[in-house]
Formats: sequence, structure tokens, C-alpha cells
Amino acid sequence: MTADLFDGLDTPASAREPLAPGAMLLRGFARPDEVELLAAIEAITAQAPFRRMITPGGHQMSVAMTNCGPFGWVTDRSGYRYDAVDPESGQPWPAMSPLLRELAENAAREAGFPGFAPDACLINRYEPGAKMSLHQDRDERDVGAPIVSVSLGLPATFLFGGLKRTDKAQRHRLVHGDVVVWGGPARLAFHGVAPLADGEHALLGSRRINLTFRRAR
Ligand code: MD3
Ligand code: FE
Repeated sequence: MTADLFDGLDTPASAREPLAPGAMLLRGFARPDEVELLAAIEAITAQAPFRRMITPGGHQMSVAMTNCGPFGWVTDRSGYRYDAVDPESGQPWPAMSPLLRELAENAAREAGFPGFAPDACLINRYEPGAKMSLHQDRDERDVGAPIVSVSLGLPATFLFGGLKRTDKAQRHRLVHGDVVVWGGPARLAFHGVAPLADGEHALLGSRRINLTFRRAR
């Protein structure tokens, strides 16, 4: 018999790290799909380019964003919302390809959320210095559904706090190919990303891209 690293699913148990109740890190889960994922992102951004949106408070975000799927997350002076239309083009967001959707569904299943059916994928691009302040994701109708995040490119320090903004945050390093499923009690936790450090990634250059798959409606 081989060592009991495999438990019958397709991720070795050793690569599955619980971060907190409801939050499961699947180290390197997206690595086998990296080339196809980057091609899919290229195709999406050709139709719906990355843009730095404006918060309701009037600040321009340091992270550039776009979306794919039936709904996309947007912010402007009037607030945060999910919209079926890209406000820059007036067109629907690019489709969520089966590769992307199945990656998210498979990760969610591994983390104990079978039947996850994302209808939105927010794509964030960080260049050195870009950050995301502590926030909660609560614009989705059903917060019983998890969020699946996929990290690509440069490593980032991810901040994971509690249900109150002032709760002390844990820090986790997320690297290329890591996937995290955020559900259950972790779903409404405050979280953010520390300013991206300079660096060079073999496939992405001096950038980090994060995809978050959501059930918006
Ligand atoms: C924990 N993005 O887009 S992904 C976001 O790396 C966002 O770009 C970060 O926070 C990024 O909203 C973090 C990890 C993540 C995403 C959603 C969560 C962690 C989460 C929702 C609830 C709890
Ligand atoms: Fe978030």
C-alpha cells in the first residue's frame, strides 16, 4: 500500500489546510490549469479590460478589476452592486468558460460545498503597491453560498480577520495556484490584501491576479 496521503478525492490530504472554521486552503489546486486559465483571462480582458473603479466615497481603487459570467461586481459613486452589463461597454460581461466554472465547482466540492453554482467571477489585478483594505463581502444575495478564490502570479499576504473589523487578523501567504474556499462561519469575516511586494513571476511578470467565484443572485 502507498502512504495514506490520498483520501479518494483528487487532492492529497497534505495539500488541504484549514485556515479557520469554514475556510479551506487547497495549495496548488489551480496549478494543473495555469496555462488555460491565463489564456481564458486574456480572452476576457480583451473584451472587458481591467479598470480601476471608483468607490462610493470617491476614491480610485489601487486594484484593477473586470468580471466574467452572468453578473459582475462594480462600484461607482452610486454604490456597490452586481450588474449583468459592463458599464464601460454597455455589453454583457464575457462568459464564464466551463474551465473556470468547473475549477470553482470542484474546489467548492473538495471543501464540503457540493452544488456550488457561481454566477459571477470578479477578476482582480494587483501591481506592486496595490492593496485591498479590510472589508466584508456582503453584496451577494445568499451568503450561505461560499466564495472560491484563485491566486495567480506574484505571492500576496492575505489578511483574515473576524466578524468585527477590529478583530485581530491572521496573515497567510497565498501563492500562484492556491485556491481558497470561504464558506460557513468564514463567509462574513473581514479580509484584505497587504500592499503587493515587487517581484517577477515566470508566467505573469510583476502582477498578481485573483479570481473570486461568487453566487451573486
Ligand atoms: C474571505 N479579494 O475580491 S481573495 C474580493 O486577493 C477580495 O483579491 C482578495 O477580497 C484578493 O472581495 C481576497 C480571498 C477572499 C475572497 C472573498 C472572501 C477571502 C474571503 C469572502 C469572505 C471571507
Ligand atoms: Fe473580499
